[in-house]
Formats: sequence, C-alpha cells, structure tokens
Amino acid sequence: MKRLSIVFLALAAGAVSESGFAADSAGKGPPVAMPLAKSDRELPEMVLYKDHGYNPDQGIWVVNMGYSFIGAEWNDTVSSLVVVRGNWRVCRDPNFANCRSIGPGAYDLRDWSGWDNTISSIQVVSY
Ligand SMILES: [Ca+2]
Repeated sequence: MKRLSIVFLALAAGAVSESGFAADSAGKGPPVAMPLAKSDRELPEMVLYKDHGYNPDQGIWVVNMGYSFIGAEWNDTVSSLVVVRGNWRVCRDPNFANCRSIGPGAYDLRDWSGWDNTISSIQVVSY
C-alpha cells in the first residue's frame, strides 16, 4: 500500500509517466523503439537548434532517441541541427511522414528548400 501511494504521488506530480519513463516537461511523446546499444558503443546523438547556424541562444536540445512527435515546444521550430552519431530520419510531419535521411554532419535548414521550421518527428535509423 505504501509503495502504491508513492507511485501514485509520483504520477500525480508528473515525475514519471505511466509507462515508467521519466516524463518530459516539454510534453514530448513517448520514446520510439530503436536498436539497443552495445555496452562498448555510445548512443546515437543529434543536437537540435531553434536558431540557424547552430546558435544555442534560442534553444538547444540534445536527443538520443526518436520521437513520433517532438513536442509542442520544438514542433516546427528547428532551424539547424548536428548529427553527432548515427543515421537518422528527420520528418516534416508527426509519425515519421515526409522524411529525409541524414548521417553525421551539420545541417542548416535554410539549405533545404522548404524545411526551415517544419520538423515534427525524428527517428534513429541505425548507428
Ligand atoms: Ca511540421
């Protein structure tokens, strides 16, 4: 009974989601399944920026997993990104629709016609 109360209080406080994952204050969707990391390997990593030119001033988010929806705080706001590790899909619509595949590198979305401030979902493809 005591343990149940603690879980209930944690849920009520928003400290954990019902699935047991730590809740994200930005209200992003649940993590999407991806290959498990081997112990001798680092996780895939992508860094999202709201500004062009990898400027962290207006927002920076380091991600290590996919999201079928990147959340209201980040939806349609990404203007540049850096893939540190892994091959990813970045998508203009939620649920991985209208995507392009990218590998490690730095990308200013002004260079992709019509992509600035459109990304809504991201997915790790391989790493
Ligand atoms: Ca979008």
